Amino acid sequence: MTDGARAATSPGRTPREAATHCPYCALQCGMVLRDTGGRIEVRPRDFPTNRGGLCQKGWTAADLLDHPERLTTPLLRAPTGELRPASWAEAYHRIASRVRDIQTAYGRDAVAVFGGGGLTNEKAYALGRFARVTLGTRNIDYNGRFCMSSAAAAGLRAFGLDRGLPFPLADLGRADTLLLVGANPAETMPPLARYLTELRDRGGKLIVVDPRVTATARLADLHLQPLPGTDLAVANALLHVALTEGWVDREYVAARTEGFDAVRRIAASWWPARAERLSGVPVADLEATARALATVDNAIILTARGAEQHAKGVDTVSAFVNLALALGLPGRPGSGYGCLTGQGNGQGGREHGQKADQLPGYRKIDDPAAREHVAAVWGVRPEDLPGPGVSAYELLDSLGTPAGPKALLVFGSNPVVSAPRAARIEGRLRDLDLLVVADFLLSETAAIADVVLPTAQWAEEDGTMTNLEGRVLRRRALREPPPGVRTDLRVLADLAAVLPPAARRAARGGPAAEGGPAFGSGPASRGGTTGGTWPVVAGDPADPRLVFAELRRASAGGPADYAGVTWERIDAADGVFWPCPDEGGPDSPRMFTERFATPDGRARFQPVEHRPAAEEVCAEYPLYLTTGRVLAQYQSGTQTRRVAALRRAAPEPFVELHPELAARLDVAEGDELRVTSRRGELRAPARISAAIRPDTVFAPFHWGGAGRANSVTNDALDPVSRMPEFKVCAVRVEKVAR
Ligand SMILES: Nc1nc2c(c(=O)[nH]1)N[C@H]1C(S)=C(S)[C@@H](COP(=O)(O)OP(=O)(O)OC[C@H]3O[C@@H](n4cnc5c(=O)[nH]c(N)nc54)[C@H](O)[C@@H]3O)O[C@H]1N2
Ligand SMILES: Nc1nc2c(c(=O)[nH]1)N[C@H]1C(S)=C(S)[C@@H](COP(=O)(O)OP(=O)(O)OC[C@H]3O[C@@H](n4cnc5c(=O)[nH]c(N)nc54)[C@H](O)[C@@H]3O)O[C@H]1N2
Ligand code: SF4
Ligand SMILES: [Mo]
Repeated sequence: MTDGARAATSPGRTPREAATHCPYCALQCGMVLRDTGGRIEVRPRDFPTNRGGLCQKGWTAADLLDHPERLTTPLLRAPTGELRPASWAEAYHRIASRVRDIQTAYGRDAVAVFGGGGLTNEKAYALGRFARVTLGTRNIDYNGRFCMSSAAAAGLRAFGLDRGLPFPLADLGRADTLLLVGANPAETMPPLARYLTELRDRGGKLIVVDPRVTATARLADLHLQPLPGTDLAVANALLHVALTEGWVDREYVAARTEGFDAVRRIAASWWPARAERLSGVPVADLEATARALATVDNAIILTARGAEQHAKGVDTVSAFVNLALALGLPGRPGSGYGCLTGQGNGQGGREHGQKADQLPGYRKIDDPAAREHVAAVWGVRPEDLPGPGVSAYELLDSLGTPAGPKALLVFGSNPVVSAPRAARIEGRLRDLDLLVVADFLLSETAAIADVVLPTAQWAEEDGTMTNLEGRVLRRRALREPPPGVRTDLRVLADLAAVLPPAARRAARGGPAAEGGPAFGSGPASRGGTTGGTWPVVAGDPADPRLVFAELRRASAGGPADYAGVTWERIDAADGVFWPCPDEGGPDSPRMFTERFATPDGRARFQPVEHRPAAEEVCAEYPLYLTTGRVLAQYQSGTQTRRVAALRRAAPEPFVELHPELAARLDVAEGDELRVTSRRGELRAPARISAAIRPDTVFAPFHWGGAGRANSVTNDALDPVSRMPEFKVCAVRVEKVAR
């Protein structure tokens, strides 16, 4: 049995069938996996989020388990330049010796960690602990910074707490009006569309704000088609209409909020005609939208990446939160504001310590009480824990520079494809002395690594995920990982065993090269709790149940409190909603009904003003580029580009442009286009469609190479969330001469 298999197998479960969840997006659709002896079948499972539905990605998710390109042995960069197969012992030896040398020469922060919102809670937690205790580095962040960090920051400052949906998803179907801002769930969470249909069948109204006529916009009663980057003006104008029509819920504003006056003053200057001039959304549509939200019993406003991935993403979300608060929606059962979290564990992944400024339980790393609590759980002194690091893009952009980290360990992300201004980031990654990537496929980032570690896939491990509703779910293993493959938890435990905690190394006056355990000695369960030995709970440090038990203790008393969540409790119900502080007490499907999570229980309005995109069009770059997703591909595409059925459905990158623009540029369907920005260029075939504004082009970001959208995107960051401006930059579009 491999190391990973031990970690993945849980006793008392029939090995041939597993009730689990899709590995991809935050909807976490329920599915049953069945091993029919050689083939693994996927069947949808009736779960409250997907109600028996799956999208094409879910149906084909098992295709990667026995894929011929699956990594089954570690790879090491040879002196001649190519990656060649190696043993785990050699791989660990290379990592441990380089990490020691780099930290000795440049200090602890010279080794950095980059995580992902697809990792289970246990892995995200273990990764944060590994960075802070084993490596002793402050430099850890993750791809969620590129995902929902703007909504998280806006939620925190308004409500005192960030949970994507503070109410169950089923509320969507029962609302009278649903406003979706920059969200295309018909393609990004297809089974969610059934709630949209339910809403419409019940006579409710769906309103979509998107520069493109998406599959979601086609389901809508009203589609607002703004210029990318102008949502904040739209939101302020909607509030303006509510004010002038007398639709503000004064009682609610007085009883449950703070700071309305400043917001009202700003909204007063946002005449709908002013917003129309900026955004292109007709005054009549703004008025109809405000009316539909304000004059019904139950209204819900949701934002997603279209509104959030901007250099003013936090303020844009705040503007919609302001509107929701003025109408008295948050905390009223059946109504509310929420953000559609994206990655499989986008919610849990942002709670347990892989964020630069955070400790488990959504605690702040610079809060002395939080440090004391978590240090006690980890068996270290609070002063041994590093302080906050820098955000994902800033971290990536500092790699290999004189002051920046010299080594990076990546778990669950492919930044060569997904980071903004990707050519620059790819260069930074290449400048590192040591790049380690744990993945089950050779992603574009793994392909330039010095060490590649083959890890288990979702169907080969147990753990928990927290979906877009804040519902903690169980991922259940169907089978053991293939020979040669180890789980991420096993890898972290092994590395912790060969790299004694930084604090202890420092206490000895140098790196502890001598006297460490043998490399690759497998599960190294080590007793005692001094100096941060792994794990605090006695037993196999790679056992996800034990890691979860530790996570519960570490999160206890924090905003995202999992202390009362047990695997048994999840199994007995359809998941458990955090916060859930007591094993015998209730969980929290619906939040804010009585009070918000601020010190005085009141929500905070934020006075926010519209400002232009970081980059506006000019003579040289006369068009806007926006980027996003297509149904059949997932994220950087490492996984879905290797699934035959998905490749057939969405075979290649493309640039979507309006027929009028195509005529102006003398472009026919399928012509190769070059899209150039101040950062770089992308080449892909033209897809001509009246579904997009004539002043804007769209490209999906699922491909690397010449068609990489992120060669072009802008790395301007939001000042609060540090979210990059993926959704708008200025470009020039040309037909490539044949
Ligand atoms: N098929 C598929 N599904 C996925 C994923 C995937 O890669 N593929 N990824 C998952 C993840 S991690 C995430 S974060 C979610 C993302 O889910 P969504 O947010 O729904 O996806 P996006 O396509 O990034 O953006 C949504 C829409 O924003 C629009 N948009 C662009 N610019 C603007 C703007 O300035 N204002 C407004 N209002 N809209 C704008 C785009 O046209 C697009 O239709 O999807 C999840 N589900
Ligand atoms: N232009 C543009 N760029 C974008 C966006 C956009 O809208 N436009 N969206 C941004 C958003 S919202 C996101 S979330 C990011 C996502 O972009 P990435 O962070 O690159 O996310 P993935 O492609 O999901 O990368 C996950 C990688 O880890 C591997 N992997 C999956 N699960 C695991 C696991 O459990 N363990 C390990 N070790 N590896 C695993 C996969 O094979 C894959 O190679 O992209 C961002 N980039
Ligand atoms: S909607 Fe998301 S979770 Fe559901 S099957 Fe598709 S990718 Fe998987
Ligand atoms: Mo995302």
